[in-house]
Amino acid sequence: SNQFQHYQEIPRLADAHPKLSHIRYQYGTAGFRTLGSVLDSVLFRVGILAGLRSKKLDGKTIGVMVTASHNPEDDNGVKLVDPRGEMLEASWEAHASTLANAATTSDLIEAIEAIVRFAKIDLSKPARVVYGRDTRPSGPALVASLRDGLAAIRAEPRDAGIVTTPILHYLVRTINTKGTKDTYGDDSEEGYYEKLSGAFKRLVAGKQPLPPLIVDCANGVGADAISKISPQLGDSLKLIPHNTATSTPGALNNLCGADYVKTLQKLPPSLANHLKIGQRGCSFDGDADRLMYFYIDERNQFRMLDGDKIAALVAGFVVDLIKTAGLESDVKVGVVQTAYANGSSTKYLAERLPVRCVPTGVKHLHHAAERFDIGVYFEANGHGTVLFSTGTQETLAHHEPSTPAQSTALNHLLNLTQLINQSVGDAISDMLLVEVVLAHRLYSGLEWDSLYVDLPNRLVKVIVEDRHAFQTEDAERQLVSPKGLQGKIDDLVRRYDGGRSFVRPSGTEDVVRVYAEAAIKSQADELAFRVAGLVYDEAGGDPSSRPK
Ligand code: G16
Repeated sequence: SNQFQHYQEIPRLADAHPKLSHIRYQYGTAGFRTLGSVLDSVLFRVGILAGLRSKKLDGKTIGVMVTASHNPEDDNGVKLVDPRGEMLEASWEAHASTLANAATTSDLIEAIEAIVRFAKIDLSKPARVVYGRDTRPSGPALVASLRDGLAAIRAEPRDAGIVTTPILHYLVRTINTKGTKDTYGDDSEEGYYEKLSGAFKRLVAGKQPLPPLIVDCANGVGADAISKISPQLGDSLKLIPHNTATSTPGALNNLCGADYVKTLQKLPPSLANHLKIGQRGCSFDGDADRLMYFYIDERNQFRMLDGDKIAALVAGFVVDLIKTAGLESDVKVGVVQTAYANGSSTKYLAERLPVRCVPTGVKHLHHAAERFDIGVYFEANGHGTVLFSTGTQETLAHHEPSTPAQSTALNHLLNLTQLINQSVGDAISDMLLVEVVLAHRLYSGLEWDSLYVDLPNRLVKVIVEDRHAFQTEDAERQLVSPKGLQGKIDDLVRRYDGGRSFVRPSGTEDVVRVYAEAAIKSQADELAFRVAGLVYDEAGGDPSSRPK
C-alpha cells in the first residue's frame, strides 16, 4: 500500500540481513536468546519491530537491549522495552516471533504489512528507539544490524552504549516521562547514578557505616557501573569489585556471577581467598539485573542469601516502615514469587503477608506485583524489585505524620521509592536496598540468614531433543505434556520427606530445568537427579547429557 512509499530501503537492507533457513526463533522468557552468531537477521527485524511499536504508541521511545544476561559469552540476545520501562507487552511477542521467522525478504515485508494492518499502526507517526548492549564480543555487529533495522523503518535512534539492562530500562522511562508529572529522573546514565546514590546516602545518614562489601561483577557490564557509582557513594558504602575483566575473552559469567552462585550454591573460586569469616559479598550476572548475596559463617562455610532471602528481608523492612508511618490500614504490601521459591521462604512470607506464585519471567512477576499497593517481587535467582503503585506514591506524598517517628518512617519510604528501580529488577539498586536494610536493622549476614532456614534444594538442567515438548500449567508446577510424566514425578516425590519437584522448559537456554527440594540435602540431590532421569528417558536426550 502507499503507506509504505517512504520505506523503500526495507528490501535492500533486509537482503543484507538474510534469515538462516534452518533456525526457528522464539521470543522467550527474556526476548530472543541464542548463539550470537545466528542473530544478525533477528536484530535487523527487531529494529523494524521497535520502530513499529513506537509508531503504534505515538512516537513514545521504545528500548532495545542487546544482551544474553546470565548465558555464556557466545550467546547473545535482544529484548524490547515498553515506554514505562517495562517488558514488551505480551501480545507483541507474537509479532516479534513472526518477523524473526519470515523466510525471505518478501515474506518479511508481507509480515510487516500484516502487523501494520492488524495493530492499526499509522506509519506517518514518528518512531524513537533507545538501545544499549552488554560487553559481549558479538554486541557491536548485532547493534549494527539493529541500526539497519531502525534506519529501514526510519526510527530516530539513540545509542546508550554499553550499559546494564536496568539502566536501559531506566533511560526508557526517564525519556518518556521527561517534563511530565510522572518524571522519573534525568534521562542519562549519570542521572541514574545520582538518583540512586543520593537516595542511598539519605537513607543511611546517621547510621553506622557497614563494613566493605565484595562485589562479583561476573566480568560483565556491572563492573563499569560499580566503578561509576562508587565515587558517588563515597564513604557511605565501600565496594570492593572483583571479576571486572570485561574484555578478557571467555571470562563473562564463567565460574562467577549470580547464576553460578545460585546453581552451584558455591562461592566463585576467584573469591575464595578474599572473603573472610563474617564478611558479606554479592554477585551480579552478566547484565547486572540479578543479585545474589553470601557470607562465610563461623564454621568457615559458604552461606547463600538468594532472591527469596532478599524478598524476606526487604518485605519485612517495608512492612515495618508502613506500620511506623501510621499507614497500615491504607497501604497493603504483598509478595510475588515463582515455583523456584524455597518452600521455607514461602512459608515465612505467607505467615506475614499475601503471597502469589506466577510463572518464571520478570514480566509475569512485575504484572502480579502491580496489583498490590506495594508489591515485592523476587525470583529465587535474584531477579526482582519493589513496586509502589501510583496510589501509594500519592498517599506517601500527602500523608501528614503526627509524630517524629512517623515522619522519619515516611521519609524513609519516600527515599526508598527513589532508590528502588521500579521499572525492572536491578542488581545495583537491589544491592543498595539490601545494604540500607542491613544498616537499619544492624544485621550481619548471619542475622539476615536466620530469618528462616532454607530447605535443601537442587537445580539440574537436562538437554533434550525438543524442549518445547514440555508444557506446564499452575504457574509451572504441573506438567501437562509429555502425557503421564507428571504422575511419575508425583510418585517419586511422595517417597521423599518434605519432597517437592517440578519440571519446565527454560525460556533462555536450550534445556529443561528440574528443581527439587527435600528435608535433607542428599535427598534433594537424589530427587532432582531421579526426576531428571525421568525427563531424559521420556524425551530422548543427548546421551552425553544423561543426568548421573
Ligand atoms: C531471564 C529472565 C528471568 C528468568 C531467567 C531464567 O533472566 O529475565 O525472569 O528467571 O531468565 O529463565 P528460564 O528459566 O526460562 O531460562 P536473565 O537474567 O537471564 O535475563
